[in-house]
Amino acid sequence: MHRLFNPSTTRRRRILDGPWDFLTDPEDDGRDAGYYETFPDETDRFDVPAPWNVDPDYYEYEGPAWYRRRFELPQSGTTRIAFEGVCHDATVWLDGEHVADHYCGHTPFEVVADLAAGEHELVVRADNTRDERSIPKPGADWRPYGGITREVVVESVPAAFVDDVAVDYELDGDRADATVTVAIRNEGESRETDVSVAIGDRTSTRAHTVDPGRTEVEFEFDLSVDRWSPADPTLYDVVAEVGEGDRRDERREKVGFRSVAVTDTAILVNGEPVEIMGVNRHEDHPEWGHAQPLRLQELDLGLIEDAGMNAIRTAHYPNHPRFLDLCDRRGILVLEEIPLWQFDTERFERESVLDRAKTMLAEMIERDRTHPSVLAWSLTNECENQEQGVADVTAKLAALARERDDRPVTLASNRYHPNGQKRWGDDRCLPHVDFICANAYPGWYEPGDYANVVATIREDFPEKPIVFTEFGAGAVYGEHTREAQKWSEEYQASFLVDAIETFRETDYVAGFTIWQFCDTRTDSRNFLKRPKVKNNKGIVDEYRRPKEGYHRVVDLLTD
Ligand code: ADA
Repeated sequence: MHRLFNPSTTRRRRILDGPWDFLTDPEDDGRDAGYYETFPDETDRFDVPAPWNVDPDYYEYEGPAWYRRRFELPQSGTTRIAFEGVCHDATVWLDGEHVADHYCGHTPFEVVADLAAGEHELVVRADNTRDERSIPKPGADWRPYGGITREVVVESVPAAFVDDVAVDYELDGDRADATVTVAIRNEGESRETDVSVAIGDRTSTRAHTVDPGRTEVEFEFDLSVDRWSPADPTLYDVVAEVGEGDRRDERREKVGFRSVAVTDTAILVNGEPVEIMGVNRHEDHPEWGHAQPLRLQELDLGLIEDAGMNAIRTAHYPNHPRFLDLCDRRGILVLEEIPLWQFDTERFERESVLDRAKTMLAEMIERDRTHPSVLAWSLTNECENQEQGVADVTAKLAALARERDDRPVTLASNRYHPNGQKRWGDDRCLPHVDFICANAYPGWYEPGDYANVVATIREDFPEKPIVFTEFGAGAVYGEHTREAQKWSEEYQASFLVDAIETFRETDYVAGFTIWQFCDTRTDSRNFLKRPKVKNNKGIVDEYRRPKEGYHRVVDLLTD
């Protein structure tokens, strides 16, 4: 199940979960050896979806690896093969033919082909190598998992099928002036056909000529709606259809109607200030890595809600679409980001890096823009924002995000240093965003306190609210010291409580997301050389066992 609801009732669909033939290719010989035509006989079997790095045999493996899976089609016709996530550089062959290249482990891509009935062979080369052009970069502070980490879905569709459904709207009280754009892809002849949209209890149908290629059809609706809000997350079904009889294709989405705006002190949802209270959450677990089962996603959200929190920053990449469905349903606010973690001008200037970044951002927005839970798009994390080259890139990314969607745009900056080496005012990227996401660790990596950090940001950017997107302290699960020393659960607990109290006392701080939800596996190449190669700043450990910090946050936020 890759969504929480059935995304189509007309398509014959098969999810290719389960074992695929698998082998790593450390010398990168597979292309020359023609694995896509003749897959080696002696291979391992590896389950999809899963990163290979959760298996002891491939625990540290970084590089290319090959997957092969055969599937059968009962009848011939147009077939859509959707890859929800392949980390990070994917190349796909279908029946020996090269059909797709995709870069970005966290956004989807698809192959559409006219296939005969019978057996077909899918070969995927997945490569998680980090180098001077990769996103994420080498040394990023999380495990660069490799493999087919999200579902591969094979669907039989009519030649003309619904490729995408987008909903844009303006709200006025309980009225929504909505435009639903149905993108139709036609692999067959030009023809006139019915296209329809149902939203809530309204339906609109009209005849339209769909030419080969892509056609967009817009429908206008004046709707009476219950707004989506964290307290009352009302969702509506959107059903788009094209064609009739056995050529009918249907695609479903969910939409929630809410407005988001930013003032100089607050973030408003439906005109009311919201206090963002949440965590940063990596898609991580010792057994599953990025490929989290529904039960774990639910468990995490339950722990977050039980602590009185209402928000998640998907540090540092687009999360699984089903996780966003859960956030929509539960009324959790989401800050979603692409993995531009600590980039500088030099890195952005390398061949294809900026194009990759733009594609990731565009794909994230296209995939997730109907989720009401997504509050803002975050462009970058802790880049060298004092550099003009980074500011130029940020301006381009911000423009792209604004052109595609009307949500606020933000980025996480760490231009703070207590000894004055860095100043928020040196940040040339923050002028491009609607609100400031601030990452700072005074009292952990450096001396200082949060009251001072908050004040210095405000001094330099008096007209933008601040969300404290990263603050925290490492605590090894089970480490208790009477004097609350560093790395103990007690140190982390008081650190978090003090910081949160400071943020909540400050009227231009719109909220916070604790670094981080759970302990996560990091990268042995990260320059900080973390204990046990884990980032231990979780308020629960990697198996979701609460630390003292979790309990103290519960006390603080639920009293
Ligand atoms: C940074 C970074 C996080 C994590 C954190 C930490 O702010 O954005 O990914 O590395 O620091 O734990 O130091």
